[in-house]
Amino acid sequence: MNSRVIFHIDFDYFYAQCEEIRRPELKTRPVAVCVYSDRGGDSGAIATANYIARKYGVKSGMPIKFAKKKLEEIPEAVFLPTDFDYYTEVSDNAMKIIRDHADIFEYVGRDEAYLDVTKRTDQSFKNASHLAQQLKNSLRTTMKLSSTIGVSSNKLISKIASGHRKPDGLTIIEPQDMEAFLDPLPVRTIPGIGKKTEEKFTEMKIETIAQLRNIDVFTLNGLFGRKIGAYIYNAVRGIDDDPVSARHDPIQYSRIITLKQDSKDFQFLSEDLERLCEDLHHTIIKDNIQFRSVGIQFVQSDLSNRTKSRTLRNPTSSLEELRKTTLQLLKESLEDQKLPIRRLGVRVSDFSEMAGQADITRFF
Ligand code: DGT
Ligand code: CA
Ligand code: CA
Repeated sequence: MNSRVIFHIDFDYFYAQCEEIRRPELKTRPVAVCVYSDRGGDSGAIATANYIARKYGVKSGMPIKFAKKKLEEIPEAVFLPTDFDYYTEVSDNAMKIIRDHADIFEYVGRDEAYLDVTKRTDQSFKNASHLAQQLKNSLRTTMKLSSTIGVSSNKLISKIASGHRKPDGLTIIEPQDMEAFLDPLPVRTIPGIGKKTEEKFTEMKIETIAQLRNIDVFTLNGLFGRKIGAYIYNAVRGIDDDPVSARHDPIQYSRIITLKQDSKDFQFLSEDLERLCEDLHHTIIKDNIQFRSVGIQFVQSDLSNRTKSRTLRNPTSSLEELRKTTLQLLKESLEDQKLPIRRLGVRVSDFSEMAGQADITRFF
């Protein structure tokens, strides 16, 4: 049998959940994370909201003012500004755990990844179910992070499956059940079918995927062109050959932590810095990369950022070099550092010396 086993994992209400993780008392209240525009006041949009806020009709992309209206009678509702550095930190840590559960790991975005687990599950969906459960548990116990996983024999169906039941969901679609699973779903469930395409189908009295399957490939090609026509024709039959291709978050090559206390003391900071270096170096070795540029990053007590970096003479993967350079950068930065530091980060970049690697996000 030549069937694959693929996971799509997506973190639940991600930014809002991150806020709940650091302030558990928010868990029982509606929480909306807001991207404020620079016009001031309440202008801007909702990035995401927890499921309590969603019950009141708050949605991603909605103007903040609308969301406030929806929650105006709920005094305990919380509106928070985004904190991307922190969400990235949570994401980095979660992705590390996820990678350890995959044969091939493909990073999609801060809250989402594909895993090819064909080998380690021995192509068994029963083993896959255990593995998925294990991964969910591991994220929950080590990070208090809740996630949803879709499991099937390809990326397309796994992606649809992870969207099927959330939060904290696990939907497993075995190959023989694929068409029955797709049948009742609205056509826009297929990634790539947006509002416009959906309207076109509505005019043709096609609403479900089962109905769409009755349209022959020539008609689809005529409507959308050969490429999209073929994609839709295959998608409604649960066919997708796209491989999970090893891809890391470029940010995996940086580490940032929140310090136990704000500080600008070299001794105090250097201990954390050395640990960050060792942690980052671990990934550098595992992924077999070399770096040429080394940087440190401060998030200062007023939440503003400061960075300092240096280019090395030669590409290297040496921990000693990383440690020495970051400590030097720390020392130099502290000479004129006014505000205490709240978060400290390390990053390496410039992988240009790696043979034939044009795109730093594709390594293997
Ligand atoms: P869910 O449905 O439980 O997966 O909820 P989220 O919030 O994780 O939704 P998802 O996976 O579509 O998006 C991941 C993150 O991307 C989300 O936490 C915030 C951000 N995001 C999503 N939609 C929007 C949007 O319309 N505007 C902005 N600014 N950010 C968004
Ligand atoms: Ca999500
Ligand atoms: Ca997502």
